[in-house]
Amino acid sequence: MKQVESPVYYIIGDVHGQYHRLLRRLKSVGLKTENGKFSFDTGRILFLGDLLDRGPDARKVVELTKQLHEAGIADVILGNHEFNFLGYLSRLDKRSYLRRHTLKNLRQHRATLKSYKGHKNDLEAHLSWLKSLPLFFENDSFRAVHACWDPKWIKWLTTKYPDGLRNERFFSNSYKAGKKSFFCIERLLKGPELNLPEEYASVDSDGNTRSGMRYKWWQKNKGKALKEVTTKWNSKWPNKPFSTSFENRSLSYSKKEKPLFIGHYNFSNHPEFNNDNFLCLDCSDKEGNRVLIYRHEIGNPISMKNLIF
Ligand SMILES: [Mn+2]
Repeated sequence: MKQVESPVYYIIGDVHGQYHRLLRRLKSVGLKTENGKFSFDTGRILFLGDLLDRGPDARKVVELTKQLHEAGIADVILGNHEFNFLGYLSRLDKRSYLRRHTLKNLRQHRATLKSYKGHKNDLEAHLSWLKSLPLFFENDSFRAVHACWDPKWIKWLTTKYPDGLRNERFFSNSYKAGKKSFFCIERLLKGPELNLPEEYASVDSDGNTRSGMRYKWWQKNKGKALKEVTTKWNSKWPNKPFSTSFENRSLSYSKKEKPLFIGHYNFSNHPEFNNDNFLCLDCSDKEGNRVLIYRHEIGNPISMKNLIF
């Protein structure tokens, strides 16, 4: 069934378990509840993924989002945290899961698992709903993906696995390093990384040394210093043009393309704009993700003044 296109979309970045912030913002843009039923008549809502982990109320966030989706009010695309969570709870065989139960992985999902304690039925219903969600969004006038719009992988996915994770082969292969499905998910939901030499490596919040760094793949990076290119930076890096050999393939997002909305990059306090056709909505303050909403009118360029705080 072809969906009726709305002239206005309310676009929401990473929520990460911040139920109260989410509900407050949705009410501020006109979401109404009556006898347990939702209504929203000022446009459509689009979630960019990463509903769960970190914050305290993952189960409630997923339940609310699922209800809005099922009521035909919201579109939802998958983030890397949903993908990881699905793998963490899907069996590979009798003894193991698609995503390994290491301490690092347990830590990532601890808050979410806690929010589902005593809610086994919700957990089952939510997992099968999450698995049914698309990996990107595109209509005649704009695009959205959780981390990176890479035309090569979007095309591969559309041609080969239009059903996304609902295809069992694609689903199980996407947790196996080396498979095409794995690379596709890595690119779209986690984004490309710069491969830094050892002396530039940083220690991340889990205490792991990382030589792969997330970077601003959407902009032209040639000639820039490393700290202008990565999304988190390290003060010991030299202030000179970085070596383009760190990038395995240059991507960038041309000014001529349709507006693109992404989440994932967890900027501090403010969203990130580029030209007038790119917006990364994911940003957080001391309390966690800010859950900002962008009001997008079809056909218009992206502008700061349409952000709803
Ligand atoms: Mn993410």
